[in-house]
Amino acid sequence: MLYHLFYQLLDINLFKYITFRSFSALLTAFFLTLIFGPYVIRRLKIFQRKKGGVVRDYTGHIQKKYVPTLGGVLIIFPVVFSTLLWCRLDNIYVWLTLFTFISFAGIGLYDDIKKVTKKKGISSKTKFLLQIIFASIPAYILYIYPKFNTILYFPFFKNLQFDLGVFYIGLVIFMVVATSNAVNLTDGLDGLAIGPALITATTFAILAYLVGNVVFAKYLHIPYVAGSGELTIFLMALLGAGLGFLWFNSYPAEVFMGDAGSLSIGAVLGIVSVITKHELVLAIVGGIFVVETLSVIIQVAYFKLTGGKRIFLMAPIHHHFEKLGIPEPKIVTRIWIISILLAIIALATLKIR
Ligand code: 57M
Repeated sequence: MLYHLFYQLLDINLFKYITFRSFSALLTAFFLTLIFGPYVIRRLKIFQRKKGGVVRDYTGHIQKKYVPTLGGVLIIFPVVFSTLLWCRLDNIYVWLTLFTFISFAGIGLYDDIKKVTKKKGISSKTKFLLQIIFASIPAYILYIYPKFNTILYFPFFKNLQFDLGVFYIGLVIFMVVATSNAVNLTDGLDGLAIGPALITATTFAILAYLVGNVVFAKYLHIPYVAGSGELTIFLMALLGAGLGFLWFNSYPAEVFMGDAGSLSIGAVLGIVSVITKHELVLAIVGGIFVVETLSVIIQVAYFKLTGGKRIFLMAPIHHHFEKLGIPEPKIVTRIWIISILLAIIALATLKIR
């Protein structure tokens, strides 16, 4: 909004720059989360205590019974506000990303509130169906948008690419829904999901900036997507709000992001990977989410095949490490370390091709 006011109307050049607006979006979202955090957490705590808390009786998490689970609001509102303030509002990619973010936050919020008030969230079938419906809207719009192509590019290989045509819609839906659920599965220890999510968001902020700049894109032999640079601002707002949230979610957590946070963050990482044409790079930088999801798939498949045997002490894999007796902050910090290394590898794909 400020872009249109200060640059287009008043001709103040500073507001033209993505870098300036990204930095401002980061600070806006960070301070909003930090300032409103204590108040929101207090209100959520009162609300949840009234309803009896969400009972968890496994892997020593019983002490977390009264930690409020609706903390996603501390990410969602600051990100949306900051994005509307600092992004260009005539950019289709900004609106598609916001739509994905808000619709998945809506699914999660509904589920979180139901879990607290009715002790049971929405069924996984309904949740999955809603995710597919909401993901198919940006997928279809991208498919018919004439300035966006349906080519899938491969990292490390300059000339390896496939035009998926109408199947691109399926790829977009898959990226959004799978990432959304993968982040959700990962969200089981203090700071575990938000750390890698922010590292992934920052990596994609860099990628969006490069992909949206014709000179950098040409120099690096990466696809050029005009207008995608604005997503840097959205992702920096997410980084800001996420850091503010981590302030309270760090061990021992005062708040959890709930499905509202995990589903929405995962979904936007998926859609941003699509818009920046770096879908496969998401599997590298978001490797933690991939491994967490695979651990569940392997555990369930092995359990069924062997009639009741387990590979991991418990899945997703962070529970396995917990059961081995590794302290929660150590597991989380080590996973962040791996995540940072994966981000470096993902960024290396820019030069190695
Ligand atoms: C998300 N939710 C956390 C919090 C958070 C198919 C199966 C593998 C599904 C999976 C599952 O339900 N995943 C959904 C996991 C929960 O956190 C809430 O949920 C939100 C995210 N959706 O924001 O509101 C608990 O996680 C802990 N937590 C923290 N710190 C945080 O910052 O400590 C969360 C955030 C919180 C808190 O204790 O209550 C969760 O784990 O429930 N199911 C599982 O993960 C279950 N695994 C399992 O059953 N494994 C089996 C099979 C099916 C693979 C096996 O290994 O044999 C675990 N979850 C539960 N019990 N509830 C383990 C057992």
